[in-house]
Amino acid sequence: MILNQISDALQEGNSGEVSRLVKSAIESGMPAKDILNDGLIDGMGKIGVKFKCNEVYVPEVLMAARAMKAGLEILKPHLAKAGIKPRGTVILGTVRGDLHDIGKNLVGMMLQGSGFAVTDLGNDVPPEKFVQAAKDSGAQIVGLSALLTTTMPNMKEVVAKFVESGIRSKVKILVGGAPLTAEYAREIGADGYAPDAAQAAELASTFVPKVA
Ligand code: B1M
Repeated sequence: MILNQISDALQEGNSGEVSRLVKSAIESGMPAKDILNDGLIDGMGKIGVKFKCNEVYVPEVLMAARAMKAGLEILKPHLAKAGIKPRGTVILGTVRGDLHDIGKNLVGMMLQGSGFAVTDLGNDVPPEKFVQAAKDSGAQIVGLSALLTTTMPNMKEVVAKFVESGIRSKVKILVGGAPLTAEYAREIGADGYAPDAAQAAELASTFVPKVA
């Protein structure tokens, strides 16, 4: 069936084939929501599981993400026409003082693959910028990345800024990065910790219900 073919082509990172199959599914009258959920998101979810089990590595995930993007480009106008909104919005960034962004970018791709709209603030992001972006967008989730033991404490500052601004209860704060632990996440008052990109997307999905 074409949705399985889309999922398989995405897992193979075959952007051309994903584009062709998505076009063909649309032409056959298949609902855009089904193509999104049971084709593209299904494929990205499966890549996430393989990544978690070390069956595939960063390059394969990047290729899959590129294929996802190619499929979404074609699907987007049809999703908009059908009134389908993203599952939720995530504000994502690497905290102040930290320039590492490869892992954070992967997290962003997996989140998009799970149906989230992602506003990526980049790296070296000051705490107030996270708060402002969350206020402006009404985001449900804020994702923080840190790769240095010296920048980990800056995550705590972000949490404090959200408390200070009065919107802490409106967002779930998700943290990750190689030196972090679940215990540290709890200590700084974050809502969740994920050790890798796939688990970040899984956790975010538990925070916000499925694509309507
Ligand atoms: Co830097 N660096 N680096 N570095 N660098 C590390 C992190 C380091 C471990 C290397 C080492 O010493 N062995 C070390 C940190 C030591 C420590 O504090 N524990 C280190 C250091 C010391 C430094 C500098 C201080 C070096 C110097 O200048 N003396 C300097 C700091 C600059 C700064 O940030 N202010 C520096 C600079 C750099 C480069 C700029 C050269 C470059 C970054 C380029 C870039 O990102 N655009 C770089 C790189 C590439 C690395 C290593 C080699 C690779 C990091 C990486 O991209 N991994 C790294 C050593 C290593 O990890 N082997 C190292 C691949 C990526 C897919 O994994 O980022 O862990 P990762 O992301 C994972 C998970 O952590 C998780 O999911 C991702 C995917 O599964 N995750 C999240 C990440 N964010 C998440 C957020 C979530 C959830 C999960 O929720 C929101």
